[in-house]
Amino acid sequence: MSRKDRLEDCVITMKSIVDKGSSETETAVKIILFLFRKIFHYNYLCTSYYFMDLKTLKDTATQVRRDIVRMVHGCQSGHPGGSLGCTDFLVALYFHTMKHNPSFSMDAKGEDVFFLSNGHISPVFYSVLARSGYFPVSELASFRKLNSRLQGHPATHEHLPGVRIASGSLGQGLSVACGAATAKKLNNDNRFVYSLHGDGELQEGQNWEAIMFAAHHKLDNIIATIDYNGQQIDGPVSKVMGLDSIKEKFTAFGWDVLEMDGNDMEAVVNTLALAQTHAGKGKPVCIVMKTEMGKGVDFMEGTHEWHGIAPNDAQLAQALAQLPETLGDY
Ligand SMILES: Cc1ncc(C[n+]2csc(CCOP(=O)(O)OP(=O)(O)O)c2C)c(N)n1
Ligand SMILES: [Mg+2]
Repeated sequence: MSRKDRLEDCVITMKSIVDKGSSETETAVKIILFLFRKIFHYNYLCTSYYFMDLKTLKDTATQVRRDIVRMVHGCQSGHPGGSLGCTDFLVALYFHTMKHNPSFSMDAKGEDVFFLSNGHISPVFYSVLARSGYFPVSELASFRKLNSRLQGHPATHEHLPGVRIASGSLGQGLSVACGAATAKKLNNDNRFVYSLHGDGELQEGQNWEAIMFAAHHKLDNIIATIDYNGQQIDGPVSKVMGLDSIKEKFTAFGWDVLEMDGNDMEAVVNTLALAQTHAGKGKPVCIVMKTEMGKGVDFMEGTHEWHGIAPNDAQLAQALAQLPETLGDY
């Protein structure tokens, strides 16, 4: 990201802080904290915003949800449902848990890496990457447009910083995570490999080969999360091809399994921290993450209908009324 882009991003955020109409002292404190984060974040390879409190993480998630519905509305296509459901997880991961560097390098030596396997939820991924400093927030406006780096499904040939795999075709992310985890072990790099997968995506057979591989090779540096929203493109997962207990299946395959409410920021932060303590003990770690598809926009919640359609103008207004601007719109 160029210095000019960073400056523009800072201006957008500071304008939003000032516009909030808080007291002068409160506004000054927020600006100082914001600048501190920016400087700290851009200059050091760090556990990015490890000092971010829960309120700031929740505010960030609200802004990311705004970004998601605006992006999908802007091009009248895309996947808001899963994106909204996984927002808290991705915000916690990028703004709290992972040690990562927005001055992106494909190798990620000494860094944590994340692979989005359910690539259709690209709106949340792109928003979190932009808001972490990988590329300008203003670029979110180009989502799914011709010649944009932000294609509907992430792809490496677009050279978008932060994207390490193409993931439109479901079922492949865990295999890549196994490769990266093996490479990290061979290189004595003790950072983690995180991945995210849909529950419907688990119907793809390649996953189960990777699940066996990871356990057999004791890839205990993998923390794979399943977005257990119970929905997929055609309806409830239980009706399309049920999974029964994901926990029991992964346990039977030799994984260590944790469960969490993926729409409770505190639970997400704490469970990710717990997962790190489970790692390194000879078993890969799976987090079964219960989420609500469409979380944060009432008329999108609890149904597969919003898996992959865009809101119209009136629906956008209705959605945005439920998601206050917290960091500044792009
Ligand atoms: C290999 C492959 N098969 C089918 C699809 C079409 N497809 C896109 S999203 C989706 C549903 C996936 O369900 P889930 O992983 O639960 O995602 P959610 O609907 O919860 O976001 C399907 C079948 C695809 N992208 N790739
Ligand atoms: Mg699902």
